[in-house]
Amino acid sequence: MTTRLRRIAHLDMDAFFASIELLRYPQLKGLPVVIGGGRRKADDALPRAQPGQPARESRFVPVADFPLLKDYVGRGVITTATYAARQFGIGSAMGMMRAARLCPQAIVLPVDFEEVRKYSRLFKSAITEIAPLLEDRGVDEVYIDLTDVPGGQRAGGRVLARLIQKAIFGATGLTCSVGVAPNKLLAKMASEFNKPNGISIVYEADLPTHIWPLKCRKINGIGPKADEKLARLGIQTIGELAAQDRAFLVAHFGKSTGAWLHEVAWGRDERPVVTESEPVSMSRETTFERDLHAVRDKAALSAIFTDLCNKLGEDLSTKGYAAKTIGIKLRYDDFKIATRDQTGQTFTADGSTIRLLAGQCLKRVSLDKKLRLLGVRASGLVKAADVAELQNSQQKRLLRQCTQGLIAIENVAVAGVIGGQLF
Ligand code: DCP
Ligand code: MG
Repeated sequence: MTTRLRRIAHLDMDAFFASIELLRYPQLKGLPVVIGGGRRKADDALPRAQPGQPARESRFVPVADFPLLKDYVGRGVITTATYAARQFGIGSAMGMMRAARLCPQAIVLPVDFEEVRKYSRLFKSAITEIAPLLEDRGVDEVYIDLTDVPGGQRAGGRVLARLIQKAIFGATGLTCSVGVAPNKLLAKMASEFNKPNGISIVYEADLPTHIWPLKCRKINGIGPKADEKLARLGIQTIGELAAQDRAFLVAHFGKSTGAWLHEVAWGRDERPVVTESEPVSMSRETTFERDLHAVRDKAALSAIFTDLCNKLGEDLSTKGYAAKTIGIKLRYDDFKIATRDQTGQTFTADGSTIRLLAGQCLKRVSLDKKLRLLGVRASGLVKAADVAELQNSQQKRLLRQCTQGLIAIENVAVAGVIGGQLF
């Protein structure tokens, strides 16, 4: 019998938010379309669309009626862009005004989160019907363990990856890209190799040819700071990283990060595919129409801040979570970012408690410069239903610690007595 290879897939939807809009407006297929600028209902973007029109009518809206990027005024950023728009150099996180200079004729549409969530659920359930071991990594990406799925070993996973792509397309009309590799680390990189609508199969033996030429930044977990530090050490590619002694990396990055860098450069990653993944955090943020000053615009800022906290509380409540830690994020007019967080005594999903903790964070940041953006984040999330039990066990733990403390004090006292007797 041949041995089974570990076959882990990473699947990522293509231009997800934009592709969802193309389902609604198929007349825009092949055109440069960007998503950004707000959260309105999609049809608000169309001046001549009638409110309450049946959904199927959207495909008859003439292309000439769609708003263009060149007419956009504001400070929004691009959330995503169709591949036709990317040809012009437009991409995620780019300012809309800058994108308008690159491709003025691009059509701009707002995101419809309700549709996004619907399609996210649809594509994930199409996968689990074929391969049940699915790890949810957010709205448009998942890991799938194909190792023991019937057919999962055929052509290194390509046969099953193709089947999954077809099932997703059948259920949603959307395309995706899949990387199949010995582990999550390599699969994540591989899913980008043939975007859009592609499949890449990577084996351990492909490491020198497929992975080592890539920039270190391609490793999920190496951020801009680590990348800069690596660059200062003359390490640009994953191959150059793999060529370093583990001890050298440990000396520069510390024991755990150094060892991790060495492992990932050699394509090693044993993390399992975890089926029940809970959200780690939830956040709300807003970019202001104009920069605001903490003192001069205090009233306006305070109202926005309270509103963000209340909305975050609502998000937590509707999704059934409570948070232990509340954080804030500020972006100043020079684009520098400051974050602070504060852990509360208990778990909360209550707007005013969130406001209180977020307010404490605000006291710990500099408020001399004008602000462009304000955000509030909740982390340390637990299911609201588990809160009572957790708090109960937390109290028990506290009690236990106190008791142990007392015992420790008693021991000191006893030792003291013995000591007294000895000397
Ligand atoms: N997204 C977002 N904010 C970002 C980046 C992305 O809200 N800074 C949203 C929009 C994307 C979706 O998340 O459609 C998925 O992100 P991806 O990075 O996978 O980007 P796309 O799916 O749009 O494109 P690709 O085909 O490159 O995967
Ligand atoms: Mg994607």
